[in-house]
Amino acid sequence: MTFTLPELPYAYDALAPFMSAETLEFHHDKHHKAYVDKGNELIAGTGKEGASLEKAMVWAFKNNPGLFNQLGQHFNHIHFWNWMTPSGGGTKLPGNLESAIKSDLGGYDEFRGKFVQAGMTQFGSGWCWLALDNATGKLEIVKTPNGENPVVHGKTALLGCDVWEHSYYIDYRNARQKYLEAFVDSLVNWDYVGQLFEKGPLKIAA
Ligand code: MN3
Repeated sequence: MTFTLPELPYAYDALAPFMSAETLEFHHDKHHKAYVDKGNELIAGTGKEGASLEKAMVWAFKNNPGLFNQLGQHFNHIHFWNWMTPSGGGTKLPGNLESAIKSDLGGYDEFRGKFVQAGMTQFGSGWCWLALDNATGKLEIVKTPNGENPVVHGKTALLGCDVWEHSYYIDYRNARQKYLEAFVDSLVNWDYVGQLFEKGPLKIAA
């Protein structure tokens, strides 16, 4: 087996009431597992079986859309679990990241507004992101459809929120904005985002 489903970095009920154990059980145990299983099935015979996830994902984006859907979502969800933490969210950002958000996006309030807006305006399934443009070194807010992510567009994913209905429908029904606001205000693991920021542009291993 090439790819494996990581354990959640916290208990299933640790993010309640902002994200329930029922949501995490379905989202991690069923949806993420399906991306891993299908990805392993579809990568067989492509010659990419031994490649890093990131390398195989970027290759598949251009060459094998069916495989890309699975690998993109595997990458996105590995980070998504780590982008949340109990008692997270809010304005306690690591200093360097906070400074960059201020200079590139106008400040925390502007970040929050643009991030939620990107999630609200992603029509259908997809993700909204705080990304680092590898070429300019600037932070930006972007959105992507389905399993796409900033990495396949030459950017580094610093923070992403899953706006597929499977991520919020049990807890928020159709209120996507309430879910996005709860994610930013009460769930974001700013320490993890700060670690990714300090690493700089994503280096893709062979
Ligand atoms: Mn998902």
